[in-house]
Amino acid sequence: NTQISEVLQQLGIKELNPAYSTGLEWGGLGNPNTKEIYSPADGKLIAAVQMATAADYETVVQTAQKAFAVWQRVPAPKRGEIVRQIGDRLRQYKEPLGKLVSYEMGKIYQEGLGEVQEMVDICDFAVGLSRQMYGLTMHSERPEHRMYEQYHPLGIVGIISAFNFPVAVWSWNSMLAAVCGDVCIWKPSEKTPLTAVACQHIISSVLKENNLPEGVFSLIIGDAQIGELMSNDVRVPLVSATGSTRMGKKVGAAVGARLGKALLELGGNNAIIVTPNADLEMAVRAIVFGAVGTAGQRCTTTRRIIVHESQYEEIKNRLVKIYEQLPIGNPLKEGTLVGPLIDKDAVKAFTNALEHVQKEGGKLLTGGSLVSGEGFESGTYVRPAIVEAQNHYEMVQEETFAPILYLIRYTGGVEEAIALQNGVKQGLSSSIFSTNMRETEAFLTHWGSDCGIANVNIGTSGAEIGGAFGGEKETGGGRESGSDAWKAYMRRQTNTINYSTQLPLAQGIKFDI
Ligand code: UN1
Repeated sequence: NTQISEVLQQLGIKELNPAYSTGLEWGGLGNPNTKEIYSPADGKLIAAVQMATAADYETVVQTAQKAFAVWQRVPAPKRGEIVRQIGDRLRQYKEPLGKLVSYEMGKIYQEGLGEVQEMVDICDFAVGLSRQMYGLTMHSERPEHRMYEQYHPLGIVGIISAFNFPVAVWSWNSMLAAVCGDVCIWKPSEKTPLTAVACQHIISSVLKENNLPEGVFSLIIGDAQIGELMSNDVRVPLVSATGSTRMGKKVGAAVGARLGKALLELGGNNAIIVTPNADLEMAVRAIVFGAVGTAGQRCTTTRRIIVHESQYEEIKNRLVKIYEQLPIGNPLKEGTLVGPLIDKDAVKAFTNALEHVQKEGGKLLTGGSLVSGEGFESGTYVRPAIVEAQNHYEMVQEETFAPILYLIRYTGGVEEAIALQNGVKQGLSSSIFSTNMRETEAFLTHWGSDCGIANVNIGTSGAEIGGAFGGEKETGGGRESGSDAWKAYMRRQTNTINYSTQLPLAQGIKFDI
């Protein structure tokens, strides 16, 4: 495949199909099961990857366990130094890796670059963090006693990532886990294993240069069976999973049954509220980026807009006009704004959802069809759709991972809009467009948006890495990336130290022997 060979050359990759890697070593090359990966951009075969077996998983876990014994003893700032070098290496490979992300996943090149930048950013963040994993100190009620808390590494962190951010979400998890002293095992989406293999190649040179043992950063390519092994494995104290709510419920239940920790970052049903006081120009730009960016396949994608009736017709007309001129095409071509969906199943989900919502009374205003003809042979390109709908429709309540934007009207005050925005099962991201402080502040109160992310005058997607990322309700409750999300990757220990000559008991208890 000529599209890909140049990129692979730039990345220095010869072997694209191993089933697993424990850092430098690659394995599972002769496994019986392989999976062919086709680019959604042009439908061409990129490579066939080997699928890992249960025995491969066992090798990876055992290697990771041994590595943890070494890695946890490396001082945190020195672990940060390794992450710094990884960040530098990713910077160096930003273009070819961004291209590979774009070609394998289908997001436009600009967004592919953005994804790699997100990795570089989290590396920088983790480097600083490696000197800042603070605990608190407390005053003891007992004389000449001291209390404090400290954070210790957990062990092996299992990372299950989704196809839509095939590499950035891994880096959010693995780079934080690494400075925390954990070792990680990454199971990327089986739809996008090649970008994962590429990342492993990029970082393996850093691991080698620093003489790190095998098993600090491992990769395992496999299907749901590998995810299941990981979820049920007591040797993996934390499983961080990003993907659908359906998948998250399974992982959460399995990890919960053994009282392990699960960090879940699942589906969203994100809305933008447009009030009578919105700057429409800004609102429209944010809505279009949020709704059609990554072809509607971000967990933060704008799926609903809740518009005051006074703005409704204007917004509707402007959006329809823009949608009808959207440049849809090969994601690597300059000027394209809408690339393909990941595969034909996603196209089916898109058309089924549109059919269903129209049966419920929804009115399709634009888009919704498959794009065919030259350049669209993969059968994965669709025209983004806008549907007038009501919030309670079954389809509106669901997250369909495709570019469908539901237009919902409200007539009362901002509280009505907030109730609609909160009136879904998911709770990831939300926004309000308004220049009226009473409206925007209401949106941000405890009785306002119930989401993990609530924005004012910016869209629902495209969060910076510095904030904690995640959401409530069926979104799973986990927080990844910035702020103090690192705490999920560590265990907290409270320490009380007595430097007196007495042994007083807390709560004034007398116990003389
Ligand atoms: C995801 O879709 O799983 O906020 C992550 C955003 C990106 C991350 C999305 N920074 O849209």
